[in-house]
Amino acid sequence: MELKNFIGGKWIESDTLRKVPIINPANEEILGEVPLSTNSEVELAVSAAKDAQKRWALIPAPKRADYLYEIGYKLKEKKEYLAQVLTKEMGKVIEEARGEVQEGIDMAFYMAGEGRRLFGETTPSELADKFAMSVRSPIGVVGLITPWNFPIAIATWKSFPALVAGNTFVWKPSIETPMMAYELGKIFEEVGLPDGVANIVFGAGTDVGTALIEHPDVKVISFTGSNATGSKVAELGGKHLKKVSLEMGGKNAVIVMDDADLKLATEAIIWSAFGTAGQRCTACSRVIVHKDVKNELEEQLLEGISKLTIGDGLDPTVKVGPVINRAALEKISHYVQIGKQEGARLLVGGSALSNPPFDQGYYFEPTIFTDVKNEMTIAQEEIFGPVVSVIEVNSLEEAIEVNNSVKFGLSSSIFSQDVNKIFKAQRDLDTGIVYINAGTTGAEIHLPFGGTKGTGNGHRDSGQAALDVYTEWKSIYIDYSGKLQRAQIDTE
Ligand code: UN1
Repeated sequence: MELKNFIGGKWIESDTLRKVPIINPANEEILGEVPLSTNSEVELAVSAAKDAQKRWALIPAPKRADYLYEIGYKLKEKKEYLAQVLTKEMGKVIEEARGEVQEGIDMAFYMAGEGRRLFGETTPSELADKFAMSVRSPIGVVGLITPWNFPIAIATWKSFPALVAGNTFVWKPSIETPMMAYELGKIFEEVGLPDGVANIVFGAGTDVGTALIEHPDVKVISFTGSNATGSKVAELGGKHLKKVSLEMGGKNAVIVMDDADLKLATEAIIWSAFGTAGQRCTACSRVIVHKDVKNELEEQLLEGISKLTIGDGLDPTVKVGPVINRAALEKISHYVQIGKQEGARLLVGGSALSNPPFDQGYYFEPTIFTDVKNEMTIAQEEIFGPVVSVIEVNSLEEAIEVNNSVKFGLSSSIFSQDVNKIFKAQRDLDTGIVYINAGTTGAEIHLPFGGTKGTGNGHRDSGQAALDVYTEWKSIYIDYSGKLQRAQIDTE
């Protein structure tokens, strides 16, 4: 399978000579090839999007939303097929792949409903016989840059609110998961989305991404990815005065207090830390545990981890699939080495798997470090793999302080039965998402998704909040007095 760009409603072969293989991380099978497109292809896509946007914005929002309903039905119809492709291309286990497609379906129907809301505001004017209101206006062409770990869900979090609000887009999906973008593109085509409304250009960040950010006709950039790339996107976007929405990493913690339901906490930690092989922005990579229950929690975690089957995610009994590529495997191994060198104690795991049946594919054992000190590298940096650090604390206050001491602020969680502790924690945990008696993953699409500090720049994906990224407020004053009235000037 050789992928083509989707520009102006047509699949167009890239002119580039540079192509990269698409590799199944479970067995290193080559699934196809993806082009690293050229700047002129970005130019073509932006111009198609710009041209289409004028007409798209004039279609009433409830009618634009009808396309999203159709997309939702198609996603539903193809759910199993898409989940299979997703598992093959990205590696997450099939159950989670189905869950991710479901996120896309939910987002389609949720944002389609927005077509009949898109609420504005009416506000009393300070002058007599004058009416004031504010409406959400589309911004124009938006550029979407999405990651490989949720290739369908995150694309829908960004593209659906953009569309319903009257924008068109050029999307650069991750080079690791282009087949999911192709599948979504096919659905756009099948539902008859007008030409140029949705455009896909395959490529790597440094060429296609830069061209997109620098293009004067791209007014908004919405990016999800690493902190390092995000800050480059922000810098370049800032230089060109773009509205930039960033959603970057996490160093999410589960706090386990001395009165916690340890069985439940254990299940939640295992799911949040090792689901998707730890490759979620929301993954749990720290356990902050009260000293009185540390030993017992660790015993239960060890027991839980022993039940996890590792392997190809297409096998329904497998709970932990491969990581995305060899570079990820090396990065995770590197962090484990640093953890050991800095004096953390390896409780379980710690190695990449290379003996048959794992000699093909990129597998890393679920790993837990204990006796981790907060200042250690593994307690501070995002590893993006199945590695968790257990940090001991003496009180709720200390737990919150440790939680908040990292540069990220996406998700956090606390296990306690004490309502006072819970209410204090939800107020003081400095993250965009807080879970009570649940793990750090599993955000629902109708709530704002994003985080504080190094996780983002104040914007949110999902929920109503996403509309703020893709609309501009327009304030409209209607003076029906028939005479010149001057605001702020005393005419008495
Ligand atoms: C991500 O990892 O970037 O909350 C997205 C969750 C999922 C989405 C994660 N619904 O874990």
